[in-house]
Amino acid sequence: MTATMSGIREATDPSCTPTVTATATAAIAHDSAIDWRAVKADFPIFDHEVGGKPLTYLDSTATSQKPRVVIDTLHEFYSHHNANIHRGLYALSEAATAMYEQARAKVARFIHARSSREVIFTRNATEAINLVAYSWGRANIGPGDTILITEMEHHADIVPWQILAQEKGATLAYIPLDPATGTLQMDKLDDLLTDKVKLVGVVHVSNALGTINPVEEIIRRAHEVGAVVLLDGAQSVPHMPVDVQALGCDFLVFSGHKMCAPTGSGVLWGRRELLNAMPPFLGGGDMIRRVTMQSSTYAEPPARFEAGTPAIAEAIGLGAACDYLSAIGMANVRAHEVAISQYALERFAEVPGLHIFGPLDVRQRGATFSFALADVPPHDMASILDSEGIAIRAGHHCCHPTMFALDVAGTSRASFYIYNLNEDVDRLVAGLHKAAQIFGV
Ligand code: C6P
Repeated sequence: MTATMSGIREATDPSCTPTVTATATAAIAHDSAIDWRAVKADFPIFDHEVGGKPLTYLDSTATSQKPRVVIDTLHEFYSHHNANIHRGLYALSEAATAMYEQARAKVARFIHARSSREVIFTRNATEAINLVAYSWGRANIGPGDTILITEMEHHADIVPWQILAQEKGATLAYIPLDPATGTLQMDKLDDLLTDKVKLVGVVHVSNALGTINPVEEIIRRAHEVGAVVLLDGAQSVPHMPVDVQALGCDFLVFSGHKMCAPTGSGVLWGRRELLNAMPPFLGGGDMIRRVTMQSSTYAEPPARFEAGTPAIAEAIGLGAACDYLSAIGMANVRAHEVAISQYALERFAEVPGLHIFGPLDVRQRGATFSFALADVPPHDMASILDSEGIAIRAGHHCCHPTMFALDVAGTSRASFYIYNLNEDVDRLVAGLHKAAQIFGV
């Protein structure tokens, strides 16, 4: 099976060529090679109307839509190759094993890992963080130690550390968020990064604000005090080139379902030396070397951390998604999102009473926009937009501490991805005007 991507051809439709400003020009240098309307045509969900309206899907931060090639990969696997892996001494099982391990190699290439042995398949980013907290955390965190995270974290990068800190008598500290700019207060790092800090957990791109955090600096400074850094790449790996060796982080987690792959596919990448020293997270089949009546010895990573029958088809689907995104080029994906963000910010400026949370400079943000329109409640906003065929998310976005810092209960959130075009921004802006009219803004 090979991934095909029909979106790579000369742009022929001027209506999907994004408006460019000076700040975005360099970033979109490669953008003209891609026909983004053809990319959209790769996603069958857009072939059908929702409630009699064309679907404007602006919730890719929650989960992305799936291209035909990924859907076909699942169909093909179950139709022709389905068997359990690493167990069967027959051709079907050996072929399924080879496909699963090829998918691991594709993921490793996608994030520029030194070796595919550093890639562990999980169900999602949440499970990957829990794996680190339970395995590395229980072996390395003790009373008096500090785990440092940020006020911008998703609950998935908060709750596992709370559980660990409570269990071990450790302290959980936060790099604060500046509510005015939607960025981290980096000047607080001097005080926060003491030699008691054993782990720093930081979100690369915020799912609630779109902010791209200065993770290179955080990683460098954390390493200066001997701390290990876990990067939450749930909102960066699908949207921009992420190179674990260039970043120098110790762990990277992300979810396949946010990057065109099936649900149930996620990844923990870890530096080989760290993974080798970590005890198992879950015990069971496929993660052992030998089991006696009272004790066991364990397999090398990645098998040590993949107990039981994994999500085989989903992992193979993730491999197909990596091929698909690589064919577009992650620099092109980022360029497209910069351009559509720039266009969105220009159009948002036309809507009276609209407040955008987070940075307004496209170089500092991804294509996720949290907003408030005067005092229109986010859930009403989502309902009004839904009646126009526009899917957004409303609420706290699993980021209570971020909402506390912003002093809001929740926000409305629109997020753009590779299948969104400027016309989706136009529909959103028309929907915002409708909401303003209904609420008398
Ligand atoms: N954010 C959103 O709508 P899972 O659910 O494990 O695939 O991903 C968790 C997660 C971790 N970190 C970040 C930065 C995330 O954005 C998410 C998922 C979705 O914002 C669902 S709450």
